[in-house]
Amino acid sequence: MRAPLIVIEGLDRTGKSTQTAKLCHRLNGFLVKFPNRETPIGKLLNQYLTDASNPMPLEVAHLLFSANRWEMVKNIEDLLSKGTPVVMDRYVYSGVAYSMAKGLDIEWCLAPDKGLPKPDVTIFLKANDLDSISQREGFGEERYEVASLQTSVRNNFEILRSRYDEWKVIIIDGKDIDQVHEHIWELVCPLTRGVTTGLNRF
Ligand code: T5A
Ligand code: NA
Repeated sequence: MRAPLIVIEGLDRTGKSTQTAKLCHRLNGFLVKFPNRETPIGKLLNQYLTDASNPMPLEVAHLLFSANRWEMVKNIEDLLSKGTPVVMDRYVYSGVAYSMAKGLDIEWCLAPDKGLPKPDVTIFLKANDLDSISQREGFGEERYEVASLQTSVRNNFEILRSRYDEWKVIIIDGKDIDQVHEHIWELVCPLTRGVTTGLNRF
């Protein structure tokens, strides 16, 4: 028996950090946020995201986002085997969806993440009304928070959703924080008794 690996994905400002924090608290789990801006690689990514004039090639940024996930693998596997649920705020799918939106090929994007632990469930927070999301506090402060890019990222998430069967979608339009949380809880609850199968890999 091991603990579950749970991922929450979505476009910018859809409430991932709010919801992963709430879920983690209720599960008594461990929260992992990607990018993890505290590590040496995470510091480079933070510079890249907050300074739109940073000339880092797209391919390099993509590989750094992936390396930033690999930095955490040992930690995550140890927690799961000891029975602590791990909740992730973004993961492989964000890595692929954003880099594809910048023009990189899907298979190229997936390659460096090959072998990473696969989530038991991926919950996608989907907003049909992107305009209302772009009015949320903080939107537009970082380099990827541009409406045209968000539309492309949303299409890429749909492509990924059709390829991976652990995906569940929650439509968030018109729902407050607690309503979204209760939906998430319904999906996660069956996993709280523990998982009998080993971890799958990308
Ligand atoms: N990226 C990331 C890549 O390109 N490749 C990768 O491999 C990875 C991992 C930074 C960027 O990096 C890119 C994607 C991103 O562009 P980030 O650090 O996750 O990624 O970005 P953040 O700015 O931290 O977070 P987001 O913009 O994605 O926001 P969240 O976490 O979705 O939203 P949250 O919870 O902070 O909420 C935003 C606001 O909305 C309110 C909240 O109170 C808050 O003010 N809110 C609600 N309001 C009304 N109703 C609700 N239901 C609400 N839920 C939250
Ligand atoms: Na966030």
